[in-house]
Amino acid sequence: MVQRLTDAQRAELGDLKDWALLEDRDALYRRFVFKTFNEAWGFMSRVALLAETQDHHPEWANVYNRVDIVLTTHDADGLSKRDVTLARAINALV
Ligand code: H2B
Repeated sequence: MVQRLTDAQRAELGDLKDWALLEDRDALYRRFVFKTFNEAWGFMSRVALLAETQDHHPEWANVYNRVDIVLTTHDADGLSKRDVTLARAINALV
């Protein structure tokens, strides 16, 4: 079983200020806006490869140039280190 983040670990997420904590579930959320659908899809392709490498997958939606990503750990029923690792890796792409 994957462990949920402790309060101390949550206090160390200052570098993820571009991500919001959802109010209705234990999850991180960030919207990415690109110039075109092509750019958005290219970004999604890179995130998909990251997700496979990490065996950790986003919940996401794409509308034209916009990609909404929610990160949470289903195996933990909330946020875990895996979400933090993936969020940091996604940030490094943009
Ligand atoms: N992604 C996310 N977001 N949460 C999980 O709990 C999860 C996952 N579990 N990707 C992984 C796959 C698990 O199902 C496999 C078997 O490792």
